Amino acid sequence: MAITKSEALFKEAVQYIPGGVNSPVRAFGSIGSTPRFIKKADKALMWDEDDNEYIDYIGSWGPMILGHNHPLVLDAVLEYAKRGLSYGAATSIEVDMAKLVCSMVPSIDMVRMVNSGTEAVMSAVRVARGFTRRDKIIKFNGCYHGHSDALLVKAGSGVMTAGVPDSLGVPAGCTADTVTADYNSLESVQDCFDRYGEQIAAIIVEPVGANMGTVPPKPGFLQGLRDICDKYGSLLIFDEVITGFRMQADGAQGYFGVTPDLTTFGKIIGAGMPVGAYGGRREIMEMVSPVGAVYQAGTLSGNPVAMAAGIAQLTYLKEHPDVYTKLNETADSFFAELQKIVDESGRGYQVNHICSLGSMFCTTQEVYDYETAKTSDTKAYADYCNYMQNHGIYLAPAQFEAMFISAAHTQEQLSQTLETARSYFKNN
Ligand code: KE4
Repeated sequence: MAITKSEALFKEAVQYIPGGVNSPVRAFGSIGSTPRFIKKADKALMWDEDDNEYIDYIGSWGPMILGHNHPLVLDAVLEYAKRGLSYGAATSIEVDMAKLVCSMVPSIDMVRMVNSGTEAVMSAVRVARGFTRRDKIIKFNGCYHGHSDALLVKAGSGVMTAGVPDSLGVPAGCTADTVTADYNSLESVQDCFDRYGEQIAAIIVEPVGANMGTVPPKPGFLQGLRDICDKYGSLLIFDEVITGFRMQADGAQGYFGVTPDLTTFGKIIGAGMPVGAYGGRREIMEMVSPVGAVYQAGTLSGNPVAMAAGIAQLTYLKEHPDVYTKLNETADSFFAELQKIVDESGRGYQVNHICSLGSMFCTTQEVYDYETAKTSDTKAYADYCNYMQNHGIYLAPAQFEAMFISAAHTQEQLSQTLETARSYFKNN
């Protein structure tokens, strides 16, 4: 596959943008190849600057659950863009979006729009600390919640030590109140409460781990977090930036039947436009400025064009629940077939999936947390991923990410993907 234009663009990009990209994973560093510079996308397909066509399993890292360029979304954006891009003033479309989110997610009485998942999480953590008047938060090793300082903490057993920054530029004080536990281990969570108990403002969790690869919660794990938060008066924050509106209309909390106190959203809520949101019970959300004492603000928060895109996509999902039924059934059979192909290869690799989210781990170990995810052979994944990319299948260019299937993927495209995977294992 010729990628000369991407290669030339990447050479130029690295001179002006750190690493040549505006988000690190896009640089293909984990798989050691040149990132494809994409020039357009439609439904489940993308084309790079060299006119190579790819079946897309990123979907912009989650937003494109209906596929790229859905006519309802495109029409809404064009319609609103004509009215002016941003006013910095209250608008009726923001009320429409807030009412729509509250109607789709029963645990949410009030919601605040922001511009990214990072901003949603940063704000939700601040609200939880403000509401409880406590400082400590628990996060899980292998879960990613955006790049706000308090959450850029090294994986490890936080119980014995204060959280250690996982990035230069994050002062120790910013992570000192962040405690880390192990995903799917209620025991490690209990250890944190044994040590910090009533100092803990909140637990923040990805209800399905998707940033260590796809790691579903074990039965009882999420309910266990709910119970321990109730016991100690801490808040439970579900980071549904990926799972929100993906698994079903009311997200992972609806799918698993566990109710958080606060929820963060991103990705699907904006349909590809920069939108994040956080919401929850009225008594908590009324802590947020200007009505409450927890400050949070944003110039482009609730941007009308972005709201129009998100509302078009969420409304379609709300009014067509059969989209989830069909998408989840399609994904179930796709990942089952992928596991079969992997089993036939004799490599013993693991395929984790839940609904339309999934990952193939290059390890023979069952993957249920960060430690087991890290047993994956990332070079083997790179080899597989590069083969698939060079054969027109655009997978996450990193082992510890997820695959996203959309409602726009056709049976033919899914079969082509599986055949390409089969040929990889046969020839390598
Ligand atoms: P953003 O700030 O990137 O919109 O959202 C941060 C975030 C928060 N919470 C969860 C569960 C997330 O997965 C993310 C961001 N996800 C990554 C994909 N692993 C975005 C891709 C990227 O960083 O370029």
